Formats: sequence, C-alpha cells, structure tokens
Amino acid sequence: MTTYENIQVETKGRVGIVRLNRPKALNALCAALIVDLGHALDAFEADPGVGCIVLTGSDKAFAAGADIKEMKEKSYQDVFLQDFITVGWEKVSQVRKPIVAAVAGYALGGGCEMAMMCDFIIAADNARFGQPEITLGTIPGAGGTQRLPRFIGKAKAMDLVLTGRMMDAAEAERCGLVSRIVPLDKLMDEAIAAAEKIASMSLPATMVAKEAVNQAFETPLATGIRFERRTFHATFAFDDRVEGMNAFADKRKAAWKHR
Ligand code: CO8
Repeated sequence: MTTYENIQVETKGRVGIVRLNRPKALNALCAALIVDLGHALDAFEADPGVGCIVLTGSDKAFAAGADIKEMKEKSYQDVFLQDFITVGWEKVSQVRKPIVAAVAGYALGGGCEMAMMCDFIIAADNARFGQPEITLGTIPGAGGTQRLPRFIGKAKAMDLVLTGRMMDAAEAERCGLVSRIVPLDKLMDEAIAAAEKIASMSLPATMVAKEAVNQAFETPLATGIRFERRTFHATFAFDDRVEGMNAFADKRKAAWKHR
C-alpha cells in the first residue's frame, strides 16, 4: 500500500481508512495533504476490494481547518488563478463510494467543511465543530456557508459563521450535523462497523442510493422525487436487485454479485 507524508491509509476487510496525519499542526489541511488525500481516495474508488471509506483524524483533531500559515501570504491573484480550494478539495464530495467521517476533537473551518462533504458524520464525545473563518477576517470557502445551513438550518448556521464559536458534539447531534455520538475510545470501532455494514451491501445499489439522497440538496422536491423514481426503476436492471428480492422470498441471505 502506498505511503504518504500527510495521511495514513489502511484497509480493514472491505473498508478503506484514511487518517489525516499532521499532528504538529492539528491536521491543518495544507496543499500537500489535499493532494495525498485525493490520491488515496482515487485508489480506494478504483479498488474493487473496498466498498466503503472512513475518513478520520486524531483523537485531538479531525482537522483544525485550512493551513492558515500556508494561506496567509496568498494574494487575490494567487487564489483566483489557482482556483484555490476547488482544485483537490471537492474530491471528497465527488467520491462515488460511501464515505463516513469519524470525527474526534476539532473539526474547524475547512475541517468542518471536509466532514460535511462526507456522507455522514459519526462524532466522538469530545468533537467540536465550528466555522471560525470570521475571526481571521474571511469566510468559509469550502462549502461552509452553503452546506451548513442545509444541514442545520439558517439560525444555527448564521450563529456559527457570524460568531465563529464552536459547538460541542451534543449540540451538533441535536441540530442534525452528526448522525450519532460515541465515546472517544469507541469511535473507530463504531465507524468501521457502520462502514463494514455498508460495504456488505450491493455496491451499485449503495452508489445509486447515495446519489439519490444527494439529489435532495440539489433540486426542487418534484424534480428530486422524479429522479428517485427513475433511479428506483433503474435498479430493476441490477443483477443484485433480482438476487436481493429472490433471497428474501427464499428466506436466505443474499449473495451479492457486485460488492
Ligand atoms: N493552520 C495552521 N496551523 C494550525 C492551524 C491551522 N488551521 N490550527 C492549529 N495550527 C497549529 C498551531 O499554529 C500550533 O502550531 P505551533 O505549535 O507551531 O505553534 C499547533 O497547530 C497547535 O495548535 P495550538 O497551539 O493553537 O493548539 P490549542 O490546543 O491551543 O488550540 C485550536 C487549538 C483552538 C484549534 C487552535 O489551534 C485554533 O484556533 N486553530 C485555528 C482554527 C481556525 O481558525 N481554523 C479555520 C482556518 S481557515 C479555513 O479553514 C478556511 C477554509 C476554506 C477552505 C480552505 C481551502 C484550502
């Protein structure tokens, strides 16, 4: 397996795990880390042995944001010409296999935005989420002003983006940012168990389910429902749809052809 400077990768069964690994900078998301992450995600996407990905950090920080020290000297020309953020960062939201964020400690700025690009977030009880960019004289730039209100509503999103305050795991669960909270020492076990469960399903069904839920954030309701209906119809072309329904009727476990 490839080794990287800023991340660690491993597989457990059918689960691909990416761990952000810049402990001295609380996993601040520097350009080199984003490149490493892109390569690792591409490799897991292409690996037929991987059915779900877990993205995590350390016990202290999922990621404390974009790397401020790397960013601070950039000019408008630099960020405009590089299309800073778009290139590389969007990869997490473009992965077609499911991706679970396992968040402990700080998920701030670009770290919170990266967690939101995953399909859902499992939080350790010490997790803290925030968009503190306003305290740096700037604003979220990797989707924070758009994804956060969709997930937690305008009032909470404005509160976080305008004050720059952090919210703890309990508040994040109450407002729907995270799917569940688990004790810190159980975080990876829980995230891997969820990912293993997902990876045990038919991969094409899983991929279209993800695509359909994501449509809810892109389209008006009637258009989304139509997309869902057509996609549901399309699943009738899957070998695994035939197998899944036959297995139910035969009272046996489905033997998926495509995982
Ligand atoms: N960038 C660079 N270095 C960082 C960052 C960061 N975001 N966060 C922490 N570090 C470094 C610190 O400078 C420190 O380094 P050193 O030991 O060399 O001084 C080390 O990590 C440890 O940090 P602290 O000593 O500050 O640790 P504390 O436990 O005292 O505090 C905090 C932890 C509260 C998380 C604090 O470090 C902090 O406030 N960090 C900055 C949080 C922040 O403002 N994040 C938003 C960044 S802006 C952003 O994300 C914009 C997103 C747009 C997309 C970006 C595309 C690239």
